[in-house]
Amino acid sequence: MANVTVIGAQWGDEGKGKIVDWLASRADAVVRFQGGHNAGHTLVVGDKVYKLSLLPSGIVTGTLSVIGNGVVLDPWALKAEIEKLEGQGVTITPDNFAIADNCPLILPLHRDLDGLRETAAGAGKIGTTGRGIGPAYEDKVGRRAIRVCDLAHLDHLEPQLDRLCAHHDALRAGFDQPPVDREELLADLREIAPFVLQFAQPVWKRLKKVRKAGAKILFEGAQGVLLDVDHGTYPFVTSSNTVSGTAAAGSGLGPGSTGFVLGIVKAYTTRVGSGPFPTELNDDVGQRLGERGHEFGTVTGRQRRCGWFDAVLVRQSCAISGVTGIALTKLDVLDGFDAVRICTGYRLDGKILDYFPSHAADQAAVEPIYEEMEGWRETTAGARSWADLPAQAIKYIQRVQELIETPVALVSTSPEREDTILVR
Ligand code: 2SA
Ligand code: MG
Repeated sequence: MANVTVIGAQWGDEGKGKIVDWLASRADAVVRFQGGHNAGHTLVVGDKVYKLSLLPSGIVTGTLSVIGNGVVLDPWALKAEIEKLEGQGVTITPDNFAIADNCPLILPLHRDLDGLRETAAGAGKIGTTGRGIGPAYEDKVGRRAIRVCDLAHLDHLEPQLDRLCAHHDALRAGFDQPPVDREELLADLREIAPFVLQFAQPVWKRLKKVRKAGAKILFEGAQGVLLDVDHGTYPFVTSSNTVSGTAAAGSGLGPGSTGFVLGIVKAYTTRVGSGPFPTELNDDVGQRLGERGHEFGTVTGRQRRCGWFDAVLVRQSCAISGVTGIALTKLDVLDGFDAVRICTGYRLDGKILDYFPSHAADQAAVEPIYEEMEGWRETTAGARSWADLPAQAIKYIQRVQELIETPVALVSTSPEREDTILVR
């Protein structure tokens, strides 16, 4: 195995956690390169279930796990997650865990602002996870973030706090909120600093060493390409680039380091939060997909919207993200349907489109064109080889592959690590 970059090719929740865990057991380092504790990766190992939102999945297997500079880090969420995992018997030390010292922090004021804006937006809200992700990225790009390395220099934080608070106090005033309590913020940072700093370092250096030794690095994406701040369903997106290229920029390695780009693709489509979703089903079928697929957010418990597989979207995601091959997940959720549908194009203003347009109004207006296929009665859950799959399920996989113009490399047939079919 060369380096592998795993990304979601839909709106997140494609089942990346399981695939990443499966690959992590074969990797020498696992790196998170974007997002923050808005991710939700569920790992099932034997009878144990681990729910991760910020830590790289390698942490569970004891593989070197790295939080890259592209991540926004909430130090209190970090501490809580580490303590929870330690309670489940996982060992986390500076030997197996590192945080980029140039990583920007998510502060309580970011979470406040995320919540205030969403509440004020009413029906027009983005449907964020409420973790402060967007405001933290804004401050990073606005050059007023407090970063991990600042935790070692808290006695000299005043000029930065001036800039940060000038910005936030004005915003808060617009929501009738008191200014930031600087003393409290500084005290909180002082308290958490030693915990974070024990793991902080220039991770590009550590990863460079890993690479030099010829070891395999696994880059673990969060969310999905359709939530990418540039390529997704803007403005109903997250605030980071979720495409594969971010693996390099978000960890301090060159573009050649991403290796095999594995796109994780669910056999149907889900989305959590607001925004366009052409194949959404507000009927019994949608309900059935949600129930059978346990479609609730790992982090927030929110119910996910469900619909048929959209080959147009996935083809676009694979192209934009340079996907080498896909892992198809949750095929068993489609077991037992008389017929299954795949979206192969859109109708918009009397024209046929073979791509997803950029404008939000067009994205909301496109009507899916479906192709219908015969379903399968037999269960595919737990299948471990091609021969275990019913003929119609194989036909479905082959049709998906053809339409998205990207090879299927893996098929995952249950949350269990070993229930995986290697296609090539
Ligand atoms: P944010 O909080 O600013 O990143 O939200 C912006 C949009 O991005 C979506 N988003 C997600 N969608 C699916 N899964 C996500 N992670 C968790 C999970 C979510 C959960 O994997 O289970 O527990 O609910 C995730 N993170 C962000 C979000 O819904 C907004 O549409
Ligand atoms: Mg998830």
